[in-house]
Amino acid sequence: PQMTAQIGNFTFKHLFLNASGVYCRTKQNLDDLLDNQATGGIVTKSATLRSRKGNPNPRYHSILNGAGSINSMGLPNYGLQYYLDYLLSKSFDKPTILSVAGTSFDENIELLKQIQDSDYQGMTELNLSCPNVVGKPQIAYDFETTNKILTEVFKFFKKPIGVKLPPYFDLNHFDQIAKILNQFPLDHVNSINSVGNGLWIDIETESVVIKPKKGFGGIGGKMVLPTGLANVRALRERLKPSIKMIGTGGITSGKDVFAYLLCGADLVSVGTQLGIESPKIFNRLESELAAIMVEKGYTSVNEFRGKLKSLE
Ligand code: RRO
Repeated sequence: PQMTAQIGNFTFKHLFLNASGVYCRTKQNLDDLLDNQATGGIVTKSATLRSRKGNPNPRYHSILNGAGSINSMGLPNYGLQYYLDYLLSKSFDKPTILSVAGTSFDENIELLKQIQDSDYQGMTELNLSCPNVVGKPQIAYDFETTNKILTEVFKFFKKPIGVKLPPYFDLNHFDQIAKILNQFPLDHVNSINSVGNGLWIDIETESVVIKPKKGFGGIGGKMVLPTGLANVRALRERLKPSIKMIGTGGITSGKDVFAYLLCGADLVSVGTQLGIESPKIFNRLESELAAIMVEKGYTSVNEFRGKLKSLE
């Protein structure tokens, strides 16, 4: 069956991306993702202007035998130039998404100015939802600041760009963020980032499991699937059609991918489970999705994308 997607001028021959942060901090990671047949495209680790070591270890922990993860990485990355160098070093046969996450208003603007002034012609994603930089709130929970940043960005940024959002939990918040995003020529919205500031506890040691922020960190993995589905569904119902959606959060099977597509996702990205299985996971997810489609008699994802049914 046909399992492809289109975002602006970019054609994705496969539906699967890595979630930013997972398997994408080094050039070698990114090459390994690209070497895999069912990879639809690659997303780089969110970059800051300068390289960062991130938070102290331990800063990542698997929860309940892989059913979830908690992280407080703290934006470890090699700096914008490293990722730009990589993306400009060769030609890619799959679309690329350059993720950036400034730790201040001005840094976000400067990151995007440098991308605008570079020769990079791929997609960009502004991460408005990092939960783990000490003392910095998740920007997209502050609607006024989000509106201000995007207003400033689109004064000069003319390349394809989308945003990565945190999960929302109130229908009024979906209305508010969608109203803001719809004012701008964004090419995509990627939902969700990790569920911020969760806590996991080791009963034997009576202690938290990660060091930064007294153990508080972003939750990912299977346990956030319902939240991810809800965010994609709620935003798809509210965003203008020209804004495509990348569904992220809790995918471990072809069924989960099918569910995101029903909610209206154009593409999906995989974080926690990619960390567990390596890029080969995309081949498994693609064959599981294909089997579901064949079983149901679908020949293209376009036949059911966004067509989630309500009861009555
Ligand atoms: O690096 C991180 O701690 C991190 C980031 Br920037 C993010 O956007 N989401 C996340 O779960 N961790």
